[in-house]
Amino acid sequence: MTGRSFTFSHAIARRPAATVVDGLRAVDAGAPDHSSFEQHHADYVDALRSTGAGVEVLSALEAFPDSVFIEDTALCLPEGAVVMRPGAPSRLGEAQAIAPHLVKHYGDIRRIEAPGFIEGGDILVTEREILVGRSARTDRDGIDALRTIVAAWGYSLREVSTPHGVLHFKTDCAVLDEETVLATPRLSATGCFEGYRVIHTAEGEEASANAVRFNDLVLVPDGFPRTAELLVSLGYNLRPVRNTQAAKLDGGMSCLSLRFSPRADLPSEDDRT
Ligand code: CIR
Repeated sequence: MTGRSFTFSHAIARRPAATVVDGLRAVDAGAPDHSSFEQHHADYVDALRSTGAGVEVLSALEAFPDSVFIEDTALCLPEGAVVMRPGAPSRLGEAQAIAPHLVKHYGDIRRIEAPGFIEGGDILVTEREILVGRSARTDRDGIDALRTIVAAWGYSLREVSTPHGVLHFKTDCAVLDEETVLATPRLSATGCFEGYRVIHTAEGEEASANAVRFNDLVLVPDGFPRTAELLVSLGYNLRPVRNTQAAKLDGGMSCLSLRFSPRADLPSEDDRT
């Protein structure tokens, strides 16, 4: 099927906890405002739902300030789901908390085991392969463990680098269609997108790279007009979403959801019981 890297029947999001004010951040630009974050999050969920997908919103997890960034906890492919092992110690428990929510969708749920670390934000699934950026959160053992799991489902995985000082690989890129990625110039300069059509973010608008193609929409963080104009001129159906609160914690569009289409011919764990 073409478009499988951006065609989704389901998504899972998690409401921001009140403790989100204590979330991890590379540079302290002040704590996010919880109530604004909740409004932005609701807009985000509405945008996903507007494409016809079923979107489940999980309750907030107060013990985990960064748990709204649910993408980092799992990789969901049509064949099965993989529970990650986050490299940030304060986020390790978030991975355990996602597993029970995957059983109604999947019969095959795997886990990244110690000693490897890997976070979903470092994983870009394109039409032809899975790219994983090594970063401060994702190491070689984690990548090798994921490679073994996804190889059994027929995917090839390529290890690439997340630029120094960039949180996750997808902080700086997103899939736009079967052959096109949106990327910052600093990431594409590493050569990781050879063979792809690359659209660059406008200068000074690097944070717009953390977009997400979800069915017919491209969700982009609001406030990056030149990149937005370029994408519209290329024919993409843009949906700007307010993101100022998540941005204080280095979060963008992709990190706020798990997006997936489980294969209808494979029974979920719930179907079996
Ligand atoms: C963190 O540092 O883990 C969070 N404050 C932000 C995580 C963003 N996740 C993502 O882009 N996938």
